[in-house]
Amino acid sequence: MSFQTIPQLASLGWDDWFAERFAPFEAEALVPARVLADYGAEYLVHDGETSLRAVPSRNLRNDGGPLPAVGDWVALKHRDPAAAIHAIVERRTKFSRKVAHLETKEQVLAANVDVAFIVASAQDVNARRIERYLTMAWQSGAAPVVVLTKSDIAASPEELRLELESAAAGTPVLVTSAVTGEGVEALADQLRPARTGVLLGPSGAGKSSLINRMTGLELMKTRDVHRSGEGRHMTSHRELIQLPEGGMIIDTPGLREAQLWVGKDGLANLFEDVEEIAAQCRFSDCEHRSEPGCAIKAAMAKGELDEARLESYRKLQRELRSVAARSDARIRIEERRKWKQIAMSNKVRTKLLGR
Ligand SMILES: Nc1nc2c(ncn2[C@@H]2O[C@H](COP(=O)(O)OP(=O)(O)OP(=O)(O)O)[C@@H](O)[C@H]2O)c(=O)[nH]1
Ligand SMILES: [Mg+2]
Ligand SMILES: [Zn+2]
Repeated sequence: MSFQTIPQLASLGWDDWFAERFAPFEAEALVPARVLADYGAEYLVHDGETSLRAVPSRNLRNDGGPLPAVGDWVALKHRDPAAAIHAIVERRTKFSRKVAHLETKEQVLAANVDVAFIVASAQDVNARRIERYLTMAWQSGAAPVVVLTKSDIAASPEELRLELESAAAGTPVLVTSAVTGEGVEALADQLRPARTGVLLGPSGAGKSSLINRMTGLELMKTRDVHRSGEGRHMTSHRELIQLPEGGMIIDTPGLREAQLWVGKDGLANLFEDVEEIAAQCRFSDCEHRSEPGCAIKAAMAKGELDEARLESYRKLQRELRSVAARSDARIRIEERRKWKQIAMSNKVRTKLLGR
């Protein structure tokens, strides 16, 4: 039996790549399913025929590894009342962030995303924020597309588009409105026939409204469904929605700050132009401030490089350094703990031997 041939799974994004990685679980009589929603204690998954509740098996919970995330393919055993998730199939792409302010533990926000829509509302275009989300997208492995929302209330959508295009560094830009429907087809087109997208952007940017417009249903609660109670209608969890004409999209709550889990590659990808120029500086550790033979300074003087762009490059570098410093500190603490334990067990042994 081969799962590749199950058409329902294909419409959920299943393909040869996953089938190949699923083979060992197939031998254990487990079946593949895709995680649609994460409710904390349990998950909603789809096995190609129906959606059902599932909980991680005891082994999966205890092995200290990552737990399933929305978009994951998992190996399932059917059981009443909730199926058991025995394993996570290798992820093709993943979005992750730091768990909490001081921790450097990784939390996977969404898995197996093909297209990352970086959403900015016409009311609030912030080029730096877009660059941060773009970095996150490059890191994930998904292809980014920048989406301008609420074009219906933009004074000059064309101007905004140009601004976004310069921030997006070659990434395609779509102009949309959930009110007039502008650009919504183009957005859905990116996901046909069975690709998975994710909407990323600040709270209130119009992510859920776009999904509602794409499905033609009020599936996702948006802010003005009920006017009582501030913040009540903000999206509170991540969920994968199947689109009527093919493809899937994951709604996410707006990240308070793009808490990035970035390595060097993501940075180099997005700032390729800056890095290329920097490679020509006389000193390899040039900080591009007042060093002689600085190619960055020269490019700026010639108008070939934007001051703001260099500043955001620096900002991301600073962020990367602080992430690295925090994870170093964590490793040091763990090391110390380990040595303390060893020292303690040595003491005990000495005592025992001495008796
Ligand atoms: N004029 C206009 N308003 C919009 C549009 N899209 C969304 N809005 C409004 O913007 C507000 C926020 O929309 P949501 O779709 O809830 O935003 P969100 O990005 O899902 O927000 P979170 O769930 O908090 O992350 C609501 O009041 C919407 O009615 C649009 O295309 N045009
Ligand atoms: Mg929302
Ligand atoms: Zn330099």
